[in-house]
Amino acid sequence: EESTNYGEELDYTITGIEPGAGIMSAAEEAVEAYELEDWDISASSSAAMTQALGTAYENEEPVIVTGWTPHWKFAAYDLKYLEDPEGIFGEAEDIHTFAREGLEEEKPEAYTVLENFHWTEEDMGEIMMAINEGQNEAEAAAEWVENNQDKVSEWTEGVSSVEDEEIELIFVAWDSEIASTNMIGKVLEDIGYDVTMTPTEAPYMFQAVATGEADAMVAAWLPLTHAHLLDDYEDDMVDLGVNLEGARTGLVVPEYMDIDSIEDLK
Ligand code: PBE
Repeated sequence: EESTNYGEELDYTITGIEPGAGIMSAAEEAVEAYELEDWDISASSSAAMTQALGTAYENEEPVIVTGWTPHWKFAAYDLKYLEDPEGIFGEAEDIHTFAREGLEEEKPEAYTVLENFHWTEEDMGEIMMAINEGQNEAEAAAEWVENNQDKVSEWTEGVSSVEDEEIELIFVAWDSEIASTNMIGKVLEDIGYDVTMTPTEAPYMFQAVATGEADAMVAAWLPLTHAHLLDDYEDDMVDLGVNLEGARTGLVVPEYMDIDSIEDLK
């Protein structure tokens, strides 16, 4: 079965996100592995990527983006992952929480909450959708916390409130991590912390936790997406385990495109 190649129509460009993202390295690897020498991955930002996707979708034009799940774009549009027979983008990923060395001793309440934190793609999706529909990030997170006290209370069970304590969470402004960081930030605020949430790029997020500049992050995609960063920093930080299972990355296109596999781009 023949499929359309789309190269000329797309000017041989795959719409990427921030240069430091793991999915950008994976996309570069895919270009090599599938011998797509004509193709380039354009670096931009997650916001620019979703903008380009939305505009193309409204006009029913072709577009190829570096995409991931959980993400609101799959609820907003009919999309599909291109098959990846070489497995360059890996299988299912888990999102892990990491803390700096010493956090357990110095801020045991926060450490316990972060260690207990575990939710689902559907949970995260509720906050992402609300933000995509225009709600302020902090408000969307606060509303989810308010409506999901059963889950939140499992993370905070037995944890006492604190006073005059600060905590700094570091993250990257990917839609998924905007949702998770704001949500857990609100939970920590509710037990008394003065919470700072600092956006940065992926390599600095790992570095900040490893050097102790930041206290924690809930945004490490493993085993594949952030493997290179884990290699550099894992000896200097504490893995608090998985906070979300079944994440995924790949090349994503609208359903209406006549293409099914990355191989078809050759
Ligand atoms: N992402 C979202 C990140 C991890 C979370 C897939 C854009 C990345 O590629 O590094």
